[in-house]
Order: sequence, then C-alpha cells, then structure tokens
Amino acid sequence: MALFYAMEIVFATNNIHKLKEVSAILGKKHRILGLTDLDINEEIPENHNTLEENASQKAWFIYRSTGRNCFADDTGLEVNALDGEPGVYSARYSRVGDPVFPEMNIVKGNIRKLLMKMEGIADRRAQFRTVISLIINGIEYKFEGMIKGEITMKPSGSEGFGYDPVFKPEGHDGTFAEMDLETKNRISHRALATAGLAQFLNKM
Ligand code: ITT
Repeated sequence: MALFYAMEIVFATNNIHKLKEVSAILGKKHRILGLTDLDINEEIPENHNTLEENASQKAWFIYRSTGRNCFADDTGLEVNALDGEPGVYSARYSRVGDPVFPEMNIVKGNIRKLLMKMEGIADRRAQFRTVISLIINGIEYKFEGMIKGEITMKPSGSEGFGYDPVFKPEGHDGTFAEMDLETKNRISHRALATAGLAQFLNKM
C-alpha cells in the first residue's frame, strides 16, 4: 500500500538515536528524512555559544545547501553547580580545554569528566534543554523543551545515549538509560520540544 505524506522534512542530524526518538514522536503525517537518507555525511557547522544559535545555524545550513524544508535541534546538559556546563559543549566535553581521557571513547570520556568535576559536590541539580529550529519555505520557527533532574553518583542503565546513564529526571527512580525509549519519549527535553514542533506541523 502506498503511503502519502503531507510534506517531506529533513531532520538535520547525524545522530541516529535522535532521529529515532524524534520520528517516533512526529508520527506518520510527514515523511522525516535524516541526513544519511540524503547522502550528506559532512559535519554541519555549529560554532556558536548558545543552543539557540547552533540549532538555527544547523537548520539554515541544510536549508541553504539542499533547498528542502528542515529542522535541527541542539541539546545541552546544564549542571547548576558547574555554572551551566557542559551546556553547548556537551557533545565534546572531555575534549574541551585540556583534553581529559583523550584515549577513551568520547561518550565515556564525557561522563567520566562530568563525574570527576562533580566529586564532593552535594548540589547535583541539572537540566537537559533542547532547542529546535524549523525552517519552512525560508521562515524560521523555534521550539524549546526542558527537563529537570540530577546527576547520579555513578552511571546506570544501558538504554538511550550520551549522558543518559548519569541523568535521573525529577520524580523518577532511575536514570534515562534505565528507561525504555517509550518512557523517555514521554518526558524528555527533546520530547517536549518535539511536541511543540508536532503540534505546529500537524496543522500544516
Ligand atoms: P547532531 O548535532 O548531529 O544533531 P549531536 O550528537 O551533536 O548530534 P546535540 O548537539 O543535540 O547532538 O547534543 C549534544 C550532546 O548532548 C550529545 O552528543 C549528547 O552527548 C548529549 N545529549 C543530547 N541529547 C541527549 C539525550 O537525550 N540524552 C543524553 N545525552 C544527550
């Protein structure tokens, strides 16, 4: 049976976990394509100091180079006691400044660096924040989602990606990495931002 989509929209990400999470939330009205579907493998520039600017930069880059309607997100883990670090540097935290654990897989290195910086700190409050920039026919729209929680003392769980094993959302017993995708997709920063995006796209 042929499937008919209202629109094709490119999600400007190289991260397949994000593509999976977001596609599950957006449903089947629109066809969501990842960059690999377009054979785009290059690193998209994101060299600003805020999530808002980086999301915008990624979306405009893909819009200008492909001419297709698209969206991009940027997410950061913001830790209160570290003045909002790793924030916009979340993806490459262990390589920022003096590299820490350069020999280690970058995700593991990021988590190790974060736990090291949090040693002896009692205030473990943190939040994940996502900003989505959507560009439809040359007009930009922004959506945001945020979830509060805390950094655990050690990693736990194997689901999800990135900092999921050390982030315990408020009101839950386990970390994001101990939840199935469906549960994370109901409550996460990206789920909330994507819900705003879905509501907007469903009206189109
Ligand atoms: P793209 O730029 O290609 O979209 P990315 O992996 O760089 O992919 P982001 O800039 O949005 O993704 O996120 C920065 C980092 O923040 C990401 O590499 C993870 O380490 C972390 N992160 C983002 N969302 C997360 C989530 O839901 N759970 C855990 N960590 C997350």
